[in-house]
Amino acid sequence: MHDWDLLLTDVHIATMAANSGPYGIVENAALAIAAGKIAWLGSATDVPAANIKETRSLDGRWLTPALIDCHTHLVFAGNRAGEFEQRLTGVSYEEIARAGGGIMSTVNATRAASSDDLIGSARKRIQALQSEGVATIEVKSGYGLDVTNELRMLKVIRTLADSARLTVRSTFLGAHAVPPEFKGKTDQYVDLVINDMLPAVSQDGLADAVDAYCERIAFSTEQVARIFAAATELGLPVKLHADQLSNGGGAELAASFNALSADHLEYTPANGIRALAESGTVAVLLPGAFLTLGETQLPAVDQLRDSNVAIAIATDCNPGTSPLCSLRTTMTLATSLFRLTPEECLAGVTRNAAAALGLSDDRGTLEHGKRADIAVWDIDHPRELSYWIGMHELTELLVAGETL
Ligand code: DI6
Ligand code: FE
Repeated sequence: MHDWDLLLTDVHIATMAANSGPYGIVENAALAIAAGKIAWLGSATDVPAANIKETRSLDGRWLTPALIDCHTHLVFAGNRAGEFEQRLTGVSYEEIARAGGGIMSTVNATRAASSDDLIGSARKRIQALQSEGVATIEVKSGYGLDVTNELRMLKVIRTLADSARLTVRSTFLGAHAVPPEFKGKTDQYVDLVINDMLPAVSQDGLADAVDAYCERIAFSTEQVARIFAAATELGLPVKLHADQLSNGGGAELAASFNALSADHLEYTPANGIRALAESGTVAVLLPGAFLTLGETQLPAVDQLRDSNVAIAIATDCNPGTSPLCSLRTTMTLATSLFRLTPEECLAGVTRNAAAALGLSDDRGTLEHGKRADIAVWDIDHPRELSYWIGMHELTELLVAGETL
């Protein structure tokens, strides 16, 4: 006889399991939870005999995997609404960055802020994501850019992980921008990342992955390759900001290191997409940055699809290029800007987002044995999750089987 903590009845389920038809839909279903995991799910008529502590009827609501935001920079101080106004008058993101604004203005504010302030402002953003069904969030460092402040950012991210019931994954992004102290000496900054930052990050277990910004205003493929080789040596998986503003060979580079994900990809050419397909690297598309920067170069979604590259989408929540704290809105943007289907959008914030974080084994789909991270929605069909803008259809969020 099964022992279950909770049985949810009178539900429809979008399991989002791979190769199980559109959305993996099971209508008129039930789902059982034991010890924080999914113990059984299927048609309501097939529920086996079990000892059940609690049964709850959910009135025909829909269950999906809890959402996963797999690319954010949500720890930072200040904001860049002033630059936003400047850009609206025609000044470009690259021009602002070259003039010492952009990422550097957030670095200055972040260095000056206390850890408590960083934690406080990040919590509000996490709360906004959680309120719409997100239970796993990746957060990058990259606004410290010196040993002390990069480590401090990662500790802030770990504190957020300890204090939230959500899962917060930490990514070390020391190679986000070249700080002014190293102007004209980018290789020396890369040495600092490799020789001073990475070993400390690894020793203290402060990061789950290593990222870099491969771009003509940031780091070259050669410099990123050096950092990735060092990260790989330390056993840390890598991911990359690739080909966002120009084709810099980022996707191929990421693939050559078997990166978990390559992110942005607006300018990635066909050979880069082939490389992603061969390495099984997830393509993370970030429509918030595309929208905010007024980009016109679209990522090659048809080629990604045709090559069976897994596509995830994420907020890229950051004060410069994507002041976006809504993963649901991100889904809608991905349909209208990138022509993803609503089903691809939901897969992009569940199954494929889990893969982009190396977490496919325990989350991202509703299947037997996976964590009971479940979003409950008052909708008629899961396509609505990419359709409504600004509605609050989430009625409950379960994390490891417990209602948040
Ligand atoms: N992610 C990033 O790291 C940079 N662009 C992006 O999409 C910019 C972050 C920033 O401007 O603060
Ligand atoms: Fe980013």
